[in-house]
Amino acid sequence: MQLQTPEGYHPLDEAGVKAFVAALPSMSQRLGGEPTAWSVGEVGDGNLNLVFLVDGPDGSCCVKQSLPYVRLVGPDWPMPLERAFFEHECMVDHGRHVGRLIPEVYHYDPEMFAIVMEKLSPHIIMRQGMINGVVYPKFASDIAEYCAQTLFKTSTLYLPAEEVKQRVAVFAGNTELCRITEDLIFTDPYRQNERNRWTSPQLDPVKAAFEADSELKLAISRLKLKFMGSTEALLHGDLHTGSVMLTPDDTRIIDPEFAFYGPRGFDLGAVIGNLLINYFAQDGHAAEGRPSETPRAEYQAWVLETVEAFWTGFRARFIEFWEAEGTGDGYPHDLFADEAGRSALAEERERFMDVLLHDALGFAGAKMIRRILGLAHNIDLEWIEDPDIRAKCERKCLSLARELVLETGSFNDITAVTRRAREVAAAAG
Ligand code: SR1
Ligand code: MG
Repeated sequence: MQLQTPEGYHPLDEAGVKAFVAALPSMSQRLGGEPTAWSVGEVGDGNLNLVFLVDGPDGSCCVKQSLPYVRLVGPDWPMPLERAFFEHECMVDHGRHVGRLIPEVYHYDPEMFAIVMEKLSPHIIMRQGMINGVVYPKFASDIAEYCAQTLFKTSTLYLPAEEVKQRVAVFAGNTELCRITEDLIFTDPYRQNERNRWTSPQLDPVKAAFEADSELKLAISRLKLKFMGSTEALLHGDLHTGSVMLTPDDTRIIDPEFAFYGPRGFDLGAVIGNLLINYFAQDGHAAEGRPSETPRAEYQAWVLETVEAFWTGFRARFIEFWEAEGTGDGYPHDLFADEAGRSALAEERERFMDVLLHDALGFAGAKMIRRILGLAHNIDLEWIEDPDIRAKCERKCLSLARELVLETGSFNDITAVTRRAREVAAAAG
């Protein structure tokens, strides 16, 4: 299929990347030497874009460019190039608050729809590390900090309403990427669609049961409505463990091309859901004898501790920001200035966080289901080669996910979730 692209745009190849970077004086200087001495490799392993790493004698950079279609599927699924614009905008907005928790942005090219940014090294994609049983002691507090900063400081709890509305309007243009989420997470897994895939025939009965489950479809539709209708904060929009590059000492959040103003619980749920997917996948890796730095049971315990530490850390930090910097139009400061007001607001904050946890858990369940019954799967489960073993892990993951979506209100705190995860993992099946 021939796709129309704007004048000035062409997809880069390795030679093209050299010419593109060489034309940027600040980048040439950063890399050093002559372009002939630079090495370039395409390393994109995501579903959408081209990603090049460029190394010179003095330095390096990463070039991420939009393709006019979904890379995972090919030119039959066209996709606006503007996702690079939204990713760059989000990195700038979030970057004001999170500093080195994201890569440094060096340059944005609006004609080539390309972002030039810091090459992260020796960082790896978190999912790969987790499959190999690598512990990341800083991850929970870093991702809690990232979420608290971004989900508080882009919202009307911190900013004037006018400023937030102006940013909502900008990100409202990221419609096609939101459409991917609306279809792939909240709709397709619950109906027949040629894009879906699952471990078949092992999971055929589960897939059929999900399609027939009206209660579940109502619950997922409520979540979808929240996703489409809330403008609480500027979300990353795709905050899974493939959007984290890290070492045990340094965490970076990458790839916010799905950024939009939406419900905070969606980002929080992505973190929790993807950690839980890995938790259930560990039994499969152990069964296949994949080497691990720590025994798998110990690793699973760390994964669940991380779920708990993430939520607890996020909750504490978000409340801290709200108490110290609640300067926005939400809950106007002077309405609660006296003793009675302060104490009422303190109680309100606790209730607010309880509701947010429930939102996050619903979205976590939705994220877990889509990675097993929808189009785009996670290597956590996909790399379990034996389909019987994989299906066993997936069934357990789906079982908890369904509870999170359908019985969200029964999980009163994060330890109720991790306790239930342990029970589900220990059950026969
Ligand atoms: C067609 S894109 C499929 C998925 O990849 C991205 O990482 C998002 O999660 C999206 O839903
Ligand atoms: Mg991505």
